[in-house]
Amino acid sequence: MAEETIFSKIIRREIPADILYQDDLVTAFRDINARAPTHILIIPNHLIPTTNDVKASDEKALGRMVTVAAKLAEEAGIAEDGYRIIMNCNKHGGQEVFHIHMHLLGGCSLGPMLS
Ligand code: DGP
Repeated sequence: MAEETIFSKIIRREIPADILYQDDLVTAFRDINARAPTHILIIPNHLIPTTNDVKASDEKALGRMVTVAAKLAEEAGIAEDGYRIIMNCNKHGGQEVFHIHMHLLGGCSLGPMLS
């Protein structure tokens, strides 16, 4: 059984976070350590530690994460200029919180992906 992270507490609203969206499948909130003018995390409400652990039964939640990212990008006014979506996995991917999350970054030019 995977261990809960701080993100489960955010989902349950047990600790404060700037939650922008929540439904039965996903929650979206501002990253505490913003690395772009818009930096939002979109996460499934159920715990999946890494993208290695994603199952076919998770596809609905993962699809919802993308549609919510697009909706929040539109609301943030960054859809037309564009943005970046990132999911980090394990050590080499730089993952720090082991509850999968999509970073939605935008509001400035982010440059080439691996610069
Ligand atoms: P990653 O390196 O992909 O695991 O990114 C984890 C992100 O989670 C990192 O950008 C900072 C953010 N984060 C960690 N703890 C908290 C928290 O308690 N609240 C919020 N809003 N963001 C957090």
